[in-house]
Amino acid sequence: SETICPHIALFPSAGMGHLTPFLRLASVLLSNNCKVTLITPKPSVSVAESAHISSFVSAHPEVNHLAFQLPSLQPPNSSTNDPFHIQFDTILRSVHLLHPLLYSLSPPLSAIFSDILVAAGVISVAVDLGLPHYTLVTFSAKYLSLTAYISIMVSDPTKLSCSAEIEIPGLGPVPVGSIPPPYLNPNHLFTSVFMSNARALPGVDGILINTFDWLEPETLSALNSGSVFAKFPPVLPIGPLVPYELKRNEECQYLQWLDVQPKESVVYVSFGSRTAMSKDQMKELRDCLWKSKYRFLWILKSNKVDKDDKEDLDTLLGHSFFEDTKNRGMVVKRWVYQQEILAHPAVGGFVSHCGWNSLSEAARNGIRVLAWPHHGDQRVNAEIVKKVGLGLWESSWGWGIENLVKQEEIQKMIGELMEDEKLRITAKKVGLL
Ligand code: BUP
Repeated sequence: SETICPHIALFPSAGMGHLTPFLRLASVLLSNNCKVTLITPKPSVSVAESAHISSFVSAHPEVNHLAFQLPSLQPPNSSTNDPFHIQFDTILRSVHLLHPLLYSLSPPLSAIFSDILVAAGVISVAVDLGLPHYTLVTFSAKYLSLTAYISIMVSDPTKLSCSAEIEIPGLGPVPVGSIPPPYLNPNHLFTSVFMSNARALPGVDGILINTFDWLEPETLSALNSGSVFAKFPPVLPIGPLVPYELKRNEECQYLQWLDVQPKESVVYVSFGSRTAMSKDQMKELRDCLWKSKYRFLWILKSNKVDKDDKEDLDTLLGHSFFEDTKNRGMVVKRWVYQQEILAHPAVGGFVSHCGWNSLSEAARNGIRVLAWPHHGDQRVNAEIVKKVGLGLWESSWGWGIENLVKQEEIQKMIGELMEDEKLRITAKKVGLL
């Protein structure tokens, strides 16, 4: 008998943190006999996004790739100049243009899997086409609950800052300090995108989320038992999404360097694709690594958008730092194969901004984390890391973009990260799940 291959359209929003889980999901669907149409907004904000889309499509020629040309829209207000926030909003406001692209597909679609940040717009497209619509949440279940709760239950978010905590039924309290500051301003573009999509969630058929039971057992069961919201679509944890194989057509010095380092001796430091540290903070971290005894691999960014990241390493950190640490450290200022780094036996600990993909990769590999959240969902994620024993978090550091953390404090926490045997064992166990 003839096998039926479902045809799924995947539609990510902006940024590597959104694209990566979609490409991983595409790879899972392809290896399970699905036909995949991948719709990617064009132009993308970062070079990393366009490069990953091209290499994925050329490694998987069976994928039907549609570039979704974005119209140039005026941002509705000037609450932010973050190019990723502006892109989230532009994509959401352009979704209605998808209709003709999807209507004409052959074979016809079986379902649409949209990014949570476009869900509100895709709902009516899916209804018009008579298609099931699942949304993929690229962040944690805890952050999903918090966002959905604020979007529905909090009439005046500006008043949130008057209390210390926000009590979410079924989930307990979330410190107000962990809520991203833009959420306290309903006119912020970041907030309007997240809130309008969260409010639309009852209109989707299901929520796929890149998390897993061990990491967020209470939150997942609270969401699915109706104790957070009486009417909420089923939440299906599909994480941690497995990285697909990336073709390396170049020598990577930092991987060769890792190959000759002792087991679990290296501290890996990265703040993800959208976080650039202040120059002062960079210097404190440099001095910490300089004085500490640990080996390190530091991925440095001095600009939020990769194509604008032009300053060279000597100018940023000074030549003598490199002279003094050349036998035990490496600093890289380019895109790296993080999935290979975190899977490398030489890596012991991860100093991370707590982007959800980075954390799910650390969890998969049983790598302990020193959480240093900078913005968005990252403080909520840091709480999860600490709670489940995957890592450490010093909450008094606040938001990394606002506070200067001194080298002595960083050094103390890195020492704990690398020496705490109990933490090492708990993190290892997660990797074996
Ligand atoms: Br930088 C960098 N190589 O050099 P997150 C990142 N990544 O493979 P986000 C690399 O990009 P925010 C690099 O492994 C992860 O899969 C990394 O996603 C990969 O953070 C992804 O961790 C980054 O969710 O920042 O999106 O960069 O939390 O601000 O959205």
